[in-house]
Amino acid sequence: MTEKRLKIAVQKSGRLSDATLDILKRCGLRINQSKNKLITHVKNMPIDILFVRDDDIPGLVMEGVVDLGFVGDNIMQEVSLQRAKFGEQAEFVKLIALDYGHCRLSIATTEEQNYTSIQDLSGCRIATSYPYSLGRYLEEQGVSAKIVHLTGSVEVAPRAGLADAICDLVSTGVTLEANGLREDEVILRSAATLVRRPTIENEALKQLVDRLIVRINGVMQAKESKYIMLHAPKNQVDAIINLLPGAEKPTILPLAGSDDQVAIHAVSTETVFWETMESLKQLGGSSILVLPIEKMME
Ligand code: PRT
Ligand code: ZN
Repeated sequence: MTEKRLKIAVQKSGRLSDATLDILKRCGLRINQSKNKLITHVKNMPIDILFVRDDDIPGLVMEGVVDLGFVGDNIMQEVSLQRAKFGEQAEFVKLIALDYGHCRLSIATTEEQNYTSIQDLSGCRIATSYPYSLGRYLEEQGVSAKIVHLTGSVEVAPRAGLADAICDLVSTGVTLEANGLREDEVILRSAATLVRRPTIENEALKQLVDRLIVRINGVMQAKESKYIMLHAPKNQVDAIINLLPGAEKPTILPLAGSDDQVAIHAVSTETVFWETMESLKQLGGSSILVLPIEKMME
């Protein structure tokens, strides 16, 4: 019997593609990416990567066509609501909240409008690519408005006279500003997420998913963490350790040829700022090194 392979759906080309492939590669998957191929077989693990449009990922996961998917919470929510409305299977398991793809789904009106609350939008037309998420929000707020479904260029709808307001993704806010719009309500905060089909029966695939989860968490933790090394006077060790952000159980080593100095090695789980390094120096620290960490496993 041929070995079962884990199928992972990844956005083919878009805002999540590079970061997703980067994480997978850091997890040790050898991926030979060929842009035009729908599917790539990972060389060193029983994994196949499917490159698809992000909008297709929730359905593929919910139907069990793929085992895992990397996709934005925004798309998961929208497709879930849509499928639930049509009585289709909308189950999935969120495994990891990832550290990229951050954005918010927001309602915006033109700068000329005098917006005070969502109730102001009663009877208005709101253009969006997220009709189900917006529809649910309006319903929760008891607002009856007309939803104009557009699949692109939502931000120009008010100027084009197609709508009074929009509901779209925002990250920096530059697009809204460039179109004379003001962000009034955030209806969803979103980031990229790793999702799994409702059930995986195959024991080997289940274990592979567990291993991947440990590795992905390790990659994310490593990105935030730093390895700090410095020389310090013995009598300042406690004060110095107190200064190291998020450092647990540092290693203290004797320094060759020195009775009053030691070397301190520690993993810091937070950013190490220049200010921290300056304070370390003031306490007598020297030869201070802050190094990136490639991988971590607890
Ligand atoms: O082709 P495919 O369907 O796969 O891609 P797509 O064009 O539908 O999606 P893509 O690649 O644009 O976005 C993929 C995912 O990235 C989204 O589903 C979100 O989860 C996430 N993401 C994060 C964003 C943004 N930030 C974002 N700013 N997706 C879109 N935008 C757009 C937004 O729609 C608006 O047009 O960027 C503009 C606003 O950006 P700012 O920085 O000007 O506020
Ligand atoms: Zn899309």
